[in-house]
Formats: sequence, C-alpha cells, structure tokens
Amino acid sequence: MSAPERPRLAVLISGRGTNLQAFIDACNDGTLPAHISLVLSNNPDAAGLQRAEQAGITARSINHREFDSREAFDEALVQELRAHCVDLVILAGFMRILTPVLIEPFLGRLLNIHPSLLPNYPGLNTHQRALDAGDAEAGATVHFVTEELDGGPPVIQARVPIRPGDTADSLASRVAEQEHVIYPIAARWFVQGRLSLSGQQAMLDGNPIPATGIDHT
Ligand code: NHR
Ligand code: GAR
Repeated sequence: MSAPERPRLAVLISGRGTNLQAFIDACNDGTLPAHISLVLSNNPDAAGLQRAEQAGITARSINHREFDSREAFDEALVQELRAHCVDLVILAGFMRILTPVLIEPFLGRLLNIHPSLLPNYPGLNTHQRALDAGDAEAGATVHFVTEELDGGPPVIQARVPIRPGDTADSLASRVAEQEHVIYPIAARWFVQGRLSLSGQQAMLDGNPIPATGIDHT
C-alpha cells in the first residue's frame, strides 16, 4: 500500500521569501508534515521564486499588472490553486489585497502572517508605526484571512522587545526571526486537523483561540 499523501500547500509571495524558506525547511526536516505543491508570486522579480526553484518546487508568477481588475487577477490565482488541489494557502509577504473571488472558496484554508501584534497596526509600515508610537514591544501574528484586511481571527502571536536605537529594519529582522518560528507551527496545527475556522472564531483542539492568538513568547 502506498503512504498517505501529504497535505498540499501553496505559498503566495511578493518578495524575498524568507517565510517561504522557513516552510521549505520545515517540510524538508519533517517538522511540518506537508508538501509545498506550488509557489505563486504577483511580482515576477520576487527573489523568493528562486528559492522555490532551487528547492524543486513549481513556481509561477502571475503579474497583477496584466489584469484589468483585482477580481480578474484573483480568478487567475484561484485557477492555479485549484489545478494543484491545494489544501492550505499560505500568504507569506504577499502584498496584494485579495477579493472574495479568492477568499470565499478558500475561507478557513487561508492564512497570513502580519508583522505586528494584531489588532495593532493592520496595513502597511507596521514597524515604523510601532517605533513612532513609542511602543515597548512589537511582533507578528498569524491569522485566518477574511475579507477584512488583517482583521481575520488570530491563531498565534510572538512578541519581541523594541530596543533603544531600533530602526524599522532592525526591528523587522528581529520580528522576522519569530515569524519563521510561529508560521510553520500554525500550518502544522492545520495539517494535523487541530486548527480550524468556525464562523469568525479560530479553534485549536476544539477550543476557541483567544482574540490575540496563542501567545508563543
Ligand atoms: N486580503 C484580504 N482580503 N484580507 C487580508 O487580511 C489580507 C489580504 C491580502 C494580503 C497581507 C497584508 C499584511 O499582512 C494580506 C492580508 C497588502 C496590503 C496592501 O495595502 C495590506 C495588507 C497586506 C498586504 N497592498 C496594496 C494593494 O493595493 C499594495 C501595496 C504594495 O504593493 O506595496 O493591494 O500586511
Ligand atoms: C514579512 O515580514 C511579513 O510579515 C510581511 O512581509 C515580510 C515578508 O518577508 N508581510 C507583509 O508586510 C504583508 N503585507 P519574506 O518575503 O522574506 O517572507
């Protein structure tokens, strides 16, 4: 008898792909019992596409600029995701706001990592905003993606200190280290069948996850 197939992931990127690399490593070392079936980028120049190719993963860029509407772009993404029978979609530094065309068919199977302690600082420039506000801590949050931008139910969150002299870049790299830890954990919970979305509530092992996610600090 053949071994059961591993759950199939798609990772959507726009840039460097360091979170993608964390997923590649976690799948390779077995800590994430899943298979990355597809990497998609809206940006043809994303460095992460090379990481995928080096790992032997099918990678495609679908340039959003070639579409007349956000919906038409999302439709092209959905076609690729369906063609690869994807079980879980991972947004990893993906920079295009998605419409219901993609969100509805993948609701509950779509995760994002956002570089802030949600519900603080949804949207862009999170590290500079945390510095400007004089915050003592920053962090990252994995959440289920819903139509509301960065507003879907949190799953897991990691905090880091903000240190004197931090710049947006120094803070971003401290946060990124934690991103690479917590994001594969959330995906592992999902592929193990432990994590789900029930209405607007994220559930782990049948219990509701608190409003800011499981604290991994
Ligand atoms: N789509 C929906 N519907 N809901 C979410 O929660 C989403 C999403 C798409 C992406 C990631 C998010 C982040 O973690 C994400 C969450 C892009 C923008 C943005 O403003 C904002 C948040 C996120 C991603 N994008 C601009 C746009 O017009 C383009 C910005 C650029 O290219 O630099 O799409 O931060
Ligand atoms: C990550 O820090 C991620 O949290 C953030 O972009 C970076 C991508 O890095 N996401 C967003 O800002 C989404 N709008 P990576 O390409 O090296 O994984």
